[in-house]
Amino acid sequence: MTSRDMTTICLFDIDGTLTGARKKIRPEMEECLKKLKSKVVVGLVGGSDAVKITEQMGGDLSIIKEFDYFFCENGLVAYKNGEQIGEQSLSKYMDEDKLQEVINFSLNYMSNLKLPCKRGTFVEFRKGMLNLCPVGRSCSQAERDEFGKYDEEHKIRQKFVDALYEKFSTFGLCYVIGGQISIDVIPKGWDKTFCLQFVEKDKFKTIHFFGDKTQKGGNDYEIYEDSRTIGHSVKSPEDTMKLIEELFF
Ligand code: M1P
Repeated sequence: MTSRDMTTICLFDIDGTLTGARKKIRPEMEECLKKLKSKVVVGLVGGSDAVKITEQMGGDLSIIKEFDYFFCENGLVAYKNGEQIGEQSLSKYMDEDKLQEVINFSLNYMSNLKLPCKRGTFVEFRKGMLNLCPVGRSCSQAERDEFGKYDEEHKIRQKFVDALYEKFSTFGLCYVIGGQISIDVIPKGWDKTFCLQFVEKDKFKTIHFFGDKTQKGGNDYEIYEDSRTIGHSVKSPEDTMKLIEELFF
C-alpha cells in the first residue's frame, strides 16, 4: 500500500457536493471519502453550523474528529483533527446598532412576502454569520422542497439579496445564496476562503476544492476562484464521486 500524501488536501463543500441539500451523507459517499482519506488529507468546508453539518455527516459532534479539517460557517468555526483551532464572532465584529438594522429590515422585508407557506425561525444568529430564511428554518422537508421550486421560479432570494445590497451597501457585508431556502449574511472576506488561512499554515503543495455553487454570487465562488486552490465545479454528489475516482484512483 502506498503511503498517504500529506502535501495534498481535498476540501469539500457539503450541500449539493457530498449530500443533497441538508440531506444525510449516503453510504457510497462515506466509503468514497474513507478511501480518499487513505490517499490524501481530507477536509469539509460548509456554510452551515457544526450541529447541522455533523447531522448531515450521519453523527453527532464526535464525528468532527473523523475529518482532518472540519470547517463550519465557512471556517469561521474551525477544527483540525477534532480540536477547535478558530472561532469568529459576528456580534463582536459588528456594531450592535448596524446588526439590528439588518435584522429589522430583513424581518420587515420577509413579513411582506407571500409564499406557498411560512413556518418559524426566519433569522438564525450563528457564531460568524446571520442566516435569513423567508420560509422559516423550521419548515418540513416537503415545505423546503416546495419553497426551493417556488424560489427558482420567482427568484425570492435573489430579489431579497438585491434589496439588502441596495439598502446596506456600505455595511461591509455580503449576502450569499448558499443552500436551498436561505441567505447567509457575512462580513466581506468571511466567505469560504476564510478557511484557507488554517490549511496554509500546514504548507500543502496542492489544495483541491470541490463545490457546486461555484458561479458568481454562490457561496463556493470565492474559494473556487482563489489562486491558492484548484477548483472543481460539480453538479451532484454522484459527480463528485466520479471526479474523485478520476483524479485519485
Ligand atoms: O449549503 C450550505 C448552506 O446550507 C444551509 O442552506 P439552506 O438551509 O438554505 O438549504 C444553510 O445552513 C446555509 O447557511 C448554508 O450556507
